[in-house]
Amino acid sequence: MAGKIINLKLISLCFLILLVLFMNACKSDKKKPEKAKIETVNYLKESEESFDQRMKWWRDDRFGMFIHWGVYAVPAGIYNNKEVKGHNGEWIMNNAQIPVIEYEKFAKQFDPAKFDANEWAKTMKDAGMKYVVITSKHHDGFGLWDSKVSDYDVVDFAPFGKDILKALSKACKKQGIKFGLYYSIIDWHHPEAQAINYPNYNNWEDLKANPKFSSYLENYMKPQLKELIENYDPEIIWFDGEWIPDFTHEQGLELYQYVRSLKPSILINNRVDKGRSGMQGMNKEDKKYAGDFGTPEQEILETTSTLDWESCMTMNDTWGFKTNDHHWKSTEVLIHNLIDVTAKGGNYLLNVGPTAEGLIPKPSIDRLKQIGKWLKINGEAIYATEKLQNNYKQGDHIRFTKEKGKSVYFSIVMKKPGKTIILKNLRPDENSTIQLLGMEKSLKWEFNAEEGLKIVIPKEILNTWNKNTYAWTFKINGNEI
Ligand code: FHN
Repeated sequence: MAGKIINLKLISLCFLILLVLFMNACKSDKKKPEKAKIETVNYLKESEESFDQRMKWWRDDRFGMFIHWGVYAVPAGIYNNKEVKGHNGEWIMNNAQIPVIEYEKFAKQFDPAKFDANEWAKTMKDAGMKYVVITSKHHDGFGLWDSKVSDYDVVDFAPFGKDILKALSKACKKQGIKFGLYYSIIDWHHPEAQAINYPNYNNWEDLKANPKFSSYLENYMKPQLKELIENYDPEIIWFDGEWIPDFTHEQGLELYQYVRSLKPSILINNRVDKGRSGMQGMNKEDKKYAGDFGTPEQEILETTSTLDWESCMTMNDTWGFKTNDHHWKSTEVLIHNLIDVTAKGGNYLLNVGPTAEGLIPKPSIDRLKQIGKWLKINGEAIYATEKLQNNYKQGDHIRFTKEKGKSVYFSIVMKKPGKTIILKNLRPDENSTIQLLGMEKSLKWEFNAEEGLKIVIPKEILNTWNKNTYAWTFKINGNEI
């Protein structure tokens, strides 16, 4: 009997111990912190401070090179021995209604033996260009890098067999040039994108949409963007081709999030979404549409904007190389555009269209050399400047900029002045000097409220103005009135 009682006691003791252990386990469960939710950052709700920090280098750099280069440089505007209509050489596949299989024959000829990435990077540097945006893939779908997502690229499909983006990103980094990539949402080669629209690949007029476009977006475009960002470390993704009916605003918002999640510091233009209003380039409605900066194309905003913007422009009439496009803008027009864009607070992305041999056309090189010479003397009126509060210009031939955060003003005169210049909106500090950039001697000046600021230009300086002067910059310490 006694033995039985002892057994019972033992059993109940064990039961009690188990109960206590179970209670503790439950309690400790309660204390166990919830699995930390993986916070997905909403990059569309970025604070102004974080945005300004991210945009800072781009706003300071002001001036970049656009490069439109690819298979289209092989036909170079001519198909079946006929000049193809339409300005843009890079649109030849659409404009000449070339079947995919036929166009691929041009890709099989793409072998730019004279391509020298270091030479290109030095050309940018000497031109005073601080960043570059090159077409990784234009609308024709051909990639200038060794893609693992597709074989339709310069390494696997073309005889050249070398990774162009790899060489250029390396050369640019060596020269301190920020590296950016253009990527076309349109793809006339891909069967789930716009290849099915042949012969009119760009059929946005008919508002037809390819039902498989989402598959192209998820299974082709995004993996290509991922490998581009991971392998070439671009500072900018410059989207294009967003106007097609296949691509939606929701996809644009999501695409912005996706690219920022791959590299949070990256800058993305407004063609990532559907907000752009045509060639004027700014978003129809700010905040609703994604994109860090507006993209006026072949034009400059009428006036200043509170938003960031970059005017992209060709030097002749075509983005991609065309044998017979000799309609080159003068160096004077190009420099005056840079001055006008800067005074209005924008960036200037100036295009070159290299040949199928891998050479930047000589007329482009000549202009870039002249621009670089002008910037060597006048660059402090362009880089790291900001627009004035009230006036960005006086008449047609004078523009103003100011050093960021300083009361140092630049009056840039784009036409040979007379013996004196009158400026209406600046008052120099007492006893301050006024200098013409590139000239040692400071200039005589006087100020009165009625007439404004009068600067005297000695004859021996006036006589130095020649056809390669383009514009003079007067540096003034003072205040805007
Ligand atoms: O269709 C393209 C064109 O080929 C070129 O790339 C320009 C450059 O911004 N963007 C599109 C036209 O708006």
